[in-house]
Amino acid sequence: MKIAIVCYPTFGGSGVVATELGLELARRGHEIHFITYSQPVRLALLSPNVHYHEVNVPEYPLFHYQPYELALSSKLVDMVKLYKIELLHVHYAIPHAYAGYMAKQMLKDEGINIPMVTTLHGTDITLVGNHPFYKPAVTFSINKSDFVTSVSQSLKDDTLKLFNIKNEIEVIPNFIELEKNINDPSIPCQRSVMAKENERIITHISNFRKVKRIPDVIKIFYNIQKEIPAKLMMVGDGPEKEKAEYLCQELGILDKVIFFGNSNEIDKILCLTDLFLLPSETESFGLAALEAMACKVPVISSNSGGLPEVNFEGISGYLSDVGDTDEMAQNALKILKDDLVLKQFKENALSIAKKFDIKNILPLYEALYQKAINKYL
Ligand code: GMT
Repeated sequence: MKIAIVCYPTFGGSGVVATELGLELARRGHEIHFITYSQPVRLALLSPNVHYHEVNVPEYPLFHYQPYELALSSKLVDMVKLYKIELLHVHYAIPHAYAGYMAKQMLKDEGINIPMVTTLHGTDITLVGNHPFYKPAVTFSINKSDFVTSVSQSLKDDTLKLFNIKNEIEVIPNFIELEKNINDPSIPCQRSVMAKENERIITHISNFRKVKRIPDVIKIFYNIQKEIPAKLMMVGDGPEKEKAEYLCQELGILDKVIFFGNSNEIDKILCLTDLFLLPSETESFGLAALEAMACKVPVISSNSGGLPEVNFEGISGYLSDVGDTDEMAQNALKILKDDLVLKQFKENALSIAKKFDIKNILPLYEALYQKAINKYL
């Protein structure tokens, strides 16, 4: 199949999922066209089946806001015609589903019927999309998509609760490329670079937005390091990062916390890690938790959104109410204090992650694409 994938190219779950999906589809022989405003961070272009088309939005003094949706829909029309693309798969409803619908209509005017699959990722529904400024447009573009998927049952439930949706929503969970994570001997795993032998290594990875509750990550770690020797690795960048650095200084733990910024070496960081923290306010899925589990890292998380669908209580880690940092720290210590308990949780984390192997999930997308293409035959 010839498929256009529209996504955000930055660090962040939806872009990562879209990129990994496109790359695996390309490996399976499909022709994939990424269409977005810059090259996706995890995109390796060295494949005859992978194309990248950049959307340019030239500046003009009249525009207070650059009309990205307009440029994106024009680019989609041009690329569909040039490469004879058969299907649009847009990730994140805002504004991609809206721009995709406009492209569909323009193409229809020229006698080309192209199906559009929209994948809802989380904040496009729960935080941003639900805002009255966007709600009518988001509702419209979800209802006008040919097929809609959501990355968890929880996100599907939220979408049906918050919007007036007439379309079916199919749950297709996020995935992980397990082979890459557990079988790659080229990933060096030198714990001694980051911590002393007796120290546990705890990691948090995110875009450091408010929804991730970064101060909670620090508070949990603060309580842990009072009881056992430990280091915290903070990976990612965003608006809450500087505040977090000051909080560590205030608590007198700055020497135990390493702020890495954005990294393309997540696998290397996770292979050194003993425990992953994700105390988010809400999380439609929690791809970062799954990535950790695939590297045999147990997870201490909140119990909000789709996290209980990924992190299994008492098996791959523990889940607590949002903000209950004391309980989260106690649960973390239960895992970290005993080598044998930690080993068991590590094994469990991997075996749960295996359910989400890309090999199990990708056929669900392929079947949906075929159904979408058949709709217009
Ligand atoms: O978490 C973010 O703020 C980024 C956001 C994104 O779109 O990149 O993540 C959302 O999509 C991910 C991939 O499907 C999910 O794993 C995240 O849970 C979801 N984030 C939230 O719901 C807050």
